[in-house]
Amino acid sequence: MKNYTNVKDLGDLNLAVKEALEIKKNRFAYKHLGENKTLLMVFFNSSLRTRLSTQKAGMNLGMNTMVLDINQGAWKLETERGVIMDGDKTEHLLEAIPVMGNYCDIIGVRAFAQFENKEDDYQEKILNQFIKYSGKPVFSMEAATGHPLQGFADLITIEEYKKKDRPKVVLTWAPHPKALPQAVPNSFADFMNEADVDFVITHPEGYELDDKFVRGAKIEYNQDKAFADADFIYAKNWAAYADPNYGKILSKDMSWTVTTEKMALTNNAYFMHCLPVRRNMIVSDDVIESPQSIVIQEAANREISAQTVIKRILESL
Ligand code: AN0
Ligand code: CP
Repeated sequence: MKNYTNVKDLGDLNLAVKEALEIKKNRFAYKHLGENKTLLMVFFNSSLRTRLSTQKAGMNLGMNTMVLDINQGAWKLETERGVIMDGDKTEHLLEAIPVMGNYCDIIGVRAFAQFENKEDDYQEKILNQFIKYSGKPVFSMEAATGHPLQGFADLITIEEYKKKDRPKVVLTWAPHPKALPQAVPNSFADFMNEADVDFVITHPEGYELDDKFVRGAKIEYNQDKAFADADFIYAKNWAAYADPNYGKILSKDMSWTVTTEKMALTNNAYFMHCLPVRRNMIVSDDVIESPQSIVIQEAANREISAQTVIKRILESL
């Protein structure tokens, strides 16, 4: 694998999950692969899980790892070509990227949607510049439109916990005080559409995601109906995608919060969320603390999804 930006880069998903579960059983089996290889992780946005799990994955593979927080200690970067740089930006991304590429063998990039320009976000302008100008394999650590390490970890988790061949998996929108990207729900949909699950998306009207990710998935605007017989509830907030409301908050309807009453409508479903999660906005204390909540196990699988992806990239060097 050269770059990892979406589910398709994994090829056969069953094989990818199988490989991930084997890696999980013996994390240090491939330590030789990363010897004298350097992983650079570049963050334009905050992170807890991605930073730690990806660094751990690199270390499990014997790599040296470096982390750069663009907004803490690095020069402020201009991203637009043609700008007269007389403002507060000291360096251009077009120099910074190949320079960073010089110092490493693989680059992970986190660059969220900025919600300033839908085309720029949905063309993955920043991630694609890394692919084009770094000279090194690049993987997404959540870019503008996708979070494929999260989607992969979510699929691994569902495979581990499912009690039937074709479980019902429900992605539900839930309220949040700030406008959040569509990257996580996009990637979750991307993975679920490829997996052997009965996939349903539920959200208030106006929160429709990009068709490119939804594809044929069922949309149910009534959350209670969507929850009926569900085996997994995957909660996430996102801001509107559709024009003219791209990046806007249309609702903070607390009746969409995942509560014990809502979970009672399901088939004793497991509760999932990528984290970080705002309690009593997205999910009640009771649900996230219940035995059905697998958010911690899900986060643990971030190390495994990252390690599977980095291993495959190392094998292609
Ligand atoms: C980010 C998001 O919604 O994309 C990261 C989630 C992994 N969440 C926040 O910014 C709170
Ligand atoms: N789920 C996830 O990507 O978490 P972080 O934003 O903390 O990395």
